[in-house]
Amino acid sequence: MTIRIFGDSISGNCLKVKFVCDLLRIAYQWEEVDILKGESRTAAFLATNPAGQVPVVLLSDGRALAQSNAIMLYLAEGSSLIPGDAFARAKMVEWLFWEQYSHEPYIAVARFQVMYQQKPVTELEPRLIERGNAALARLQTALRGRTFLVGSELTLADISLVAYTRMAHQGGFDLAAYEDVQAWVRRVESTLGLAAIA
Ligand SMILES: N[C@@H](CCC(=O)N[C@@H](CS)C(=O)NCC(=O)O)C(=O)O
Repeated sequence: MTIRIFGDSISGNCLKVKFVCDLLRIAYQWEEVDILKGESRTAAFLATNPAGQVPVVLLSDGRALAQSNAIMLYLAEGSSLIPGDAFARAKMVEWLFWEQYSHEPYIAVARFQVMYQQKPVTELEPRLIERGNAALARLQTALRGRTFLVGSELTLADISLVAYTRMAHQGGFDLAAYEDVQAWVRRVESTLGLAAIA
């Protein structure tokens, strides 16, 4: 039996997991959970993930694992997406924590409010825009002269961070102001076989 990924296709956090499976050719069954309809809060769903969030994966032995970056770490174990060198691996994990605390809460939330709650960009909380741009600026500095975030190959750090960075314009952020980030997004998308989001 293959793993089941419970995810909403509109969510970058869920797509991260899909990208890893597709790249590593891990067989999975995608179970669409419409968060806008409250499907992540039903009793049945809460039995799988009491946190009421997607993504969550159900392994063939019945164990469930939530949190996008934890799921990616589990699925990519032993692959080139996780550096063998201890320091490089820790650097990758450093980016994963940063993504969840300093990038996703601003970029993804701004996008959600604009795309799915129809909030005009001009009415977004200024803090979302300021912190989102600060995150993009940090990425820009980190990526100057580099191909990927850690070492010279694609790692989970790139997959985690590209998930919402490639959607940032949908939340009112202008990636043209961050040239190296824009080029990196295209590079990671191409490595993952993804088309750019209009
Ligand atoms: N830190 C979690 C965040 C998960 C999360 O916020 N999921 C959202 C979709 S992106 C969700 O399930 N929202 C529905 C809800 O909270 O009811 C992760 O990386 O997986």
